[in-house]
Amino acid sequence: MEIKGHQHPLTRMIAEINSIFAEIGFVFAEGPEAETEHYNFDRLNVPKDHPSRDMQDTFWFKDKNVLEPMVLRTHTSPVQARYMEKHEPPIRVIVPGKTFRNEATDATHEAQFHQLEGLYVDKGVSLGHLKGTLEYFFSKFLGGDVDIRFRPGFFPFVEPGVEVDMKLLSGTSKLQGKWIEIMGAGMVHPNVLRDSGIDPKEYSGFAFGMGIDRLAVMKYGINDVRDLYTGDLRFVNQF
Ligand code: 2U9
Repeated sequence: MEIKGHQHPLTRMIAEINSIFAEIGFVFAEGPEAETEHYNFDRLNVPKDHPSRDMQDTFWFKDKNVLEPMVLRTHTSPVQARYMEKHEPPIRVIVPGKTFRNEATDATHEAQFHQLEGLYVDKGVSLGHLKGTLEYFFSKFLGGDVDIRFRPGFFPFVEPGVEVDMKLLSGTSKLQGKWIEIMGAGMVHPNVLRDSGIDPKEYSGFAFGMGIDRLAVMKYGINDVRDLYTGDLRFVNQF
């Protein structure tokens, strides 16, 4: 039988990401897109007066069945916070999912986008494990050797935090040979581990987060991230 139609490029990328990480022991997790302020911000060590909590940056709403203020999740990080409550280390989890930011849209920004986050918690986890994991992932995902470097960065949920750059060492992509800023990452903040019931004296963890839309731009050379969400078949059928 002739098979008509195919998966959307984002769906296909997420399936591929899951299978690459599955090979090194990561499991897929998901959680609610409508979250409480508690799981989206408090449990991630985001200060009460942090600008990301502003109305201008976050979609807030009231749910008559929930006492707390609710948000459309601004990152997939609350999924990992929930996961840590229910699972003992070692924890290796990969969380692709839809996220929301209350901002104007243009070719590189959407109010709704997809993130890929990862978390590894165990005894003796270090930034070296993060570097090796990311090198493995990108070389599989992009199909060539890659180099990864860290620069200092700041995110409330990690300490230390790093900005991650990647360089493709082989292949014909126009990105090849150039350092590209690709994501944020770091060692999970002790407050975040403790608040999820994991003793930071016994365990450490790395976490990373990136926009999946950015990955699509890199892998397929998509120029306008808004094309991923229009459902326009002239776009979708190119994949
Ligand atoms: C837990 C603990 C720590 C996830 C992280 C980043 C750094 C990061 C951004 C990249 C581009 C989001 O899509 S983006 O705007 N993310 O830079 N994310 S560390 O840290 C976590 C997550 C969960 C429990």
